[in-house]
Amino acid sequence: MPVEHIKLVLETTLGKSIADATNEEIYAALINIVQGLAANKNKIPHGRKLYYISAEFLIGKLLSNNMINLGIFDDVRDLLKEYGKDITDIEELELEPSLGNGGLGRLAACFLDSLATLGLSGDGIGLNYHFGLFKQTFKNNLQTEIPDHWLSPLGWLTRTGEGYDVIMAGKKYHSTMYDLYVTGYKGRANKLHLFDLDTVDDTLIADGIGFNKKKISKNLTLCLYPDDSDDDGRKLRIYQQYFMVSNAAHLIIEESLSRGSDLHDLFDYAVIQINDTHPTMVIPELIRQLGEHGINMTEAIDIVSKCCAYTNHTILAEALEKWPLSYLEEIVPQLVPIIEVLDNRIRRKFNDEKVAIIDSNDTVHMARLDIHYTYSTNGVASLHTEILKNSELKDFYNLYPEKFNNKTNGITYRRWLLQANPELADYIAKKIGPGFIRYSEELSDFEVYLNQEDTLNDLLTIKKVKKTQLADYLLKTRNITVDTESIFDMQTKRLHEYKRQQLNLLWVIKRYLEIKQGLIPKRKVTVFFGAKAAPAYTIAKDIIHAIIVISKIIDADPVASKYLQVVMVDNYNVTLAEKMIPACEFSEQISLASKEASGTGNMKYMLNGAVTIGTEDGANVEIHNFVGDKNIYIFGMQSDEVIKAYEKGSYNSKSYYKKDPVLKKAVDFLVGKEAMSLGNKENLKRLYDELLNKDWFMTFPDFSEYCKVREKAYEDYEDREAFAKKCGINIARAGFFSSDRTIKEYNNDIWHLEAN
Ligand code: 26Q
Repeated sequence: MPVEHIKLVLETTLGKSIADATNEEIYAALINIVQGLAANKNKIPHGRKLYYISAEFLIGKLLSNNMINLGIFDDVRDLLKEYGKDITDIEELELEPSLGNGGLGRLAACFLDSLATLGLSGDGIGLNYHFGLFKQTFKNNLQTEIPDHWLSPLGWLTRTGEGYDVIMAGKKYHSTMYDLYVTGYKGRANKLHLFDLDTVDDTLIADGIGFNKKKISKNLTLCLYPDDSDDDGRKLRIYQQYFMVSNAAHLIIEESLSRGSDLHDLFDYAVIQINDTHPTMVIPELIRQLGEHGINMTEAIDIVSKCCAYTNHTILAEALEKWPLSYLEEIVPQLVPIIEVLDNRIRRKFNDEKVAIIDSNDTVHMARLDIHYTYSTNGVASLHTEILKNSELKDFYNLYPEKFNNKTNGITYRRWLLQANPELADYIAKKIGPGFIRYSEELSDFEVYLNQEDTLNDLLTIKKVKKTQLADYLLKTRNITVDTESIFDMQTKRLHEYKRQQLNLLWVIKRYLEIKQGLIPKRKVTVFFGAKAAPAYTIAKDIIHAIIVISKIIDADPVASKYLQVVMVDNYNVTLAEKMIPACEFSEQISLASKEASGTGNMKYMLNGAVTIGTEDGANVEIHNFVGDKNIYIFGMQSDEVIKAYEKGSYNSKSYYKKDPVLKKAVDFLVGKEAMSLGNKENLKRLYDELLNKDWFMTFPDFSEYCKVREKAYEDYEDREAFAKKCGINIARAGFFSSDRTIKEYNNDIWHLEAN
């Protein structure tokens, strides 16, 4: 769209000149314009359409992203500037949608972007959480959760007239569907459908993030992953999941019928991707609804199994969902006879308790239901898929080797390079042209430029610009001062013991103690953490507490603070990630090998020229293969060793503690005088005990090698040109990790959609 036209449309929408409009008015007008442009690109699919059902869509702010994808961002920015308006001020008016919690939700968002970019017809289906995930603040050095009321009348969601009746526990609920457009880069537009109930009452959340869990008509879509430490919480999750998938099934059937399906051929019209086990009930529900359309059970099972595919995102046993049959009998009795039929067939066919859907305790195993009754089960990184096949889901792989496949995750370049790091994106485009934005494999053309000193200096300059921008932002929004001459080392991801933020912290303590002993490092390091802990995850919150306490101890020390700083940012989310990741120099990806299914933050950091310090876990393994030993810092146990150690049950953390005096000192510091006088005894002691007596995720065995490798990384950093080259190689070899590549693979192997 030519810029004069944008101006005309903007002023017509505003009803006044840009100069006279408030930022709010401009924001509203821009939403309007984007929606108009997107509507024109929302074409009826040719052939099959994908429905990506997910409990989370961590989409981030939409204004800039949509304008970039529609090709109007630069013009709008420049136009507004002419009238004294700053696009970043307008961006700040937008609240980040609180519809997700971590990797799985962000992956869903990247996938929607890539689908639309590739011209593939694929809509997302989820829930319209009013508060979504909590907002994190720190009080008394502890995480506190406050409600995140992100929904505002001025936003992207459109209330549609559509909705369906959903029966739960014998009661009829009528849903309302909200839609928003998903734009692709120079591509088509798809939709994200979010279901809600009109009766949901925001005032139920009054004090903190707790609420009455029994009043389903008032609380159904208040929160993402409501606290499940009691039965009511667990049941609420079943209500949410069923509500999501029942609406999905209605929508899929309705749309397919309207496009000419007679439902016997549903698989020619619809393919359903089940994002982890949360939407699993779509299988029996779709069977049930097909029954209502006159299709018999045997055929319905066959149709549904040909429509559905399942993605596994985790190998942690505790995250594999299991529901007591009695809960399902209470809430979704209409599904129980169907699930029993599904189970009986498996029992008859295989006569093996280990693969039964309903086990002998009357517990329903959702992942098993998925694997038996979908045509594809995929893992999200090569190592992850191998572990699924060879250990975690071995019994199932033996039954259905042909169903198992790998789809290594990816990230969208539009948000994680163009939007987050326009300086770097423009620079690359000047060298190799803009093709890489759409054809990520072209990024490799950048590598030849790394032999020129100028390029290396330019990369360092860009990094410094991004570090300075982050420093300014942290000062402005959080009153945190950081030194941009220091090394920026970051670990940002959900807080979980397996991700091992505690290992990073033990290194910090080690360095602090060294400085106190007079071992002065060459350069200051700023260690950034960004992480929310699940509200009921005690040890995770203890780790946050310890990080904050250590950070304050260092800040208060006049000598140590010259060489070391720990910044625990509050409320890490997509918006903050976009500001932090481009400023990072070392990316910490230090999960215990075998535990991180893939990781996607690792890819975002790589693409922005950070060098990884990591274990051979998840997609780190693939990153390592692409960049080679020289451009990554790898340490730690191998996944097969870890798996064996768990099998043997031989791991004993105390023996490492006793053997390694450096480790011992760092661990002891957690409960030493300094920490205890600033922090809470209870939290610190619990963390200390946990590490000493259990350390389930084996931080101790990896500690000394981790320290060695990390210190080597910092030493290598001092050769600035050599470091810049490592950054450049990471960028140039990130092409594989575009979600466009991932989506192409899903499409070729699983979905078979036709682009239009
Ligand atoms: C399960 C049972 C009960 C309550 C909650 C849950 C639950 C909730 C959220 C289980 C899993 C999740 C989220 C998982 C997740 O985000 N997994 C991440 O997915 C990414 C995308 O594939 C991977 O890159 C990460 O490695 C993986 O951790």
